[in-house]
Amino acid sequence: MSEVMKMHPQNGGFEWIDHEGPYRLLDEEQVRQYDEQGFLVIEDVFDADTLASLIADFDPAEAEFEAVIRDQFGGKAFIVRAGEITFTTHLVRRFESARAFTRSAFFCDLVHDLLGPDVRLYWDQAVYKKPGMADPFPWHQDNGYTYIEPQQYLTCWVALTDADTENGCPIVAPGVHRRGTLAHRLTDLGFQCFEEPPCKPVVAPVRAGGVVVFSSLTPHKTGPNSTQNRHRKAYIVQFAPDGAEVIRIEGEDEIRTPCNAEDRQFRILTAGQIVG
Ligand SMILES: O=C(O)CCC(=O)C(=O)O
Repeated sequence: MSEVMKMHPQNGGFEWIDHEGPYRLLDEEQVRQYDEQGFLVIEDVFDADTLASLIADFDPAEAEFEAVIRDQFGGKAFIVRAGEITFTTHLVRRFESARAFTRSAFFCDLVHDLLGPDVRLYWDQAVYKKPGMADPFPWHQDNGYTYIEPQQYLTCWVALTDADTENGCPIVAPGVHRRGTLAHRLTDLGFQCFEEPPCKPVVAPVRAGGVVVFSSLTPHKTGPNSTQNRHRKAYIVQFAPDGAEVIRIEGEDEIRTPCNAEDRQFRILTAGQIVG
């Protein structure tokens, strides 16, 4: 195996499991694409009113968070850079709009199709890329940030504003998800699994209200925001099978933490039924 595609040290014997129906939302062709390429773009899912109510809550929260990063952390903390890119996390703790959104019929049906009958919200964050931001967000898998088992969980990158090649839409490396979690190294811009993908990347522009659905194992990046005045706003919601655990190695010990914090990792589906 080439050096650029080293496996994550905790990823032993991973096997991608292809999905089987019956499905509630997706058709056979969409599921086949997800299994083979690791992503789907679904346009026109959420209407303008839904997006507006999320943005009305998220914008002040993001501005407040960015001010803290600027004033108390010299403008940079881990992958957050004031005036460039911000990650405002756990919005479901603060906003009913976000809680209701993550439990919307679209996600309930999608997670049924791609994760099964027992699912929790795993993570949520708004990611804003500011105009004139010159850097890409590097190639990574979401399971390369915090290692979780099962490795195969789900990321939904929801466009709150139109996302295109000018303002930093997602770009994915199709097919690589089937190998499981890759080794990542920390760069100044974020964790990175390779500089160039071992396959032809696919650019995934998406209009406001659309969703780029990908696996936690699908390498993806986003480009710079080279526009003068178009903020690129996304809300990323991730779902994992109930029982998923974060696994950390500390010395000789393997520390397992269940992803079941009730305030932000609540149940979405139980035995296939919508919860809440
Ligand atoms: O939305 C972005 O620009 C990058 C965010 C991302 O890829 C992630 O949070 O995994």
